[in-house]
Amino acid sequence: MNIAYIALGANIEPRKEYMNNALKELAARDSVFIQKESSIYETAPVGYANQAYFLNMVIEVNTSLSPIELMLLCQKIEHKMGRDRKIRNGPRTIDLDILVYNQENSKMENLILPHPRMHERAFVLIPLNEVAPNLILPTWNKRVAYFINKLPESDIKDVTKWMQSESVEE
Ligand code: PH2
Ligand code: MG
Ligand code: MG
Repeated sequence: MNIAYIALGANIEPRKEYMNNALKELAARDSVFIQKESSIYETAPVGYANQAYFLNMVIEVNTSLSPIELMLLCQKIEHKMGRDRKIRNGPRTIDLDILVYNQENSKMENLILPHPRMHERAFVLIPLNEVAPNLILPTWNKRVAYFINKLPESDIKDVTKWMQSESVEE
């Protein structure tokens, strides 16, 4: 079995429902077993600022799928959930990104592993550290905490645990 880490992100309502549905879609496959789920975090948008706050989380899965097969499955789920790619880094119902797959380093045309921007994103590193504090990130050969410690304080403040009871979800 292979171990992969997948980041989930959603910033179009109902955000929580899109996250839940994506988890259900993954869990429904015989080829994917969700082993761990981080808390859900609410995070300020990074990159393209003029959009709603995201919900983000990270899961650990065991999978018999190859990296490309896992990516195609993620894309299929995104598509099923109405993902629209008009604006790069823009609003999305669900985004499923493979962060790490075993200790693979690969630079295929449409899949780079580990995810090339994961080490500078608080909305990825903080939930990842919750499920895999001892994971050594391939390519950089450093633990997740090493990158968290390098983040500016303002990035860390933009990632807060999401309390469902405080939010009104449609
Ligand atoms: N995803 C992006 C770009 N910016 N910002 C936050 N807070 N969360 C995301 O998941 C996110 C983002 C591109 O995929
Ligand atoms: Mg993404
Ligand atoms: Mg993506």
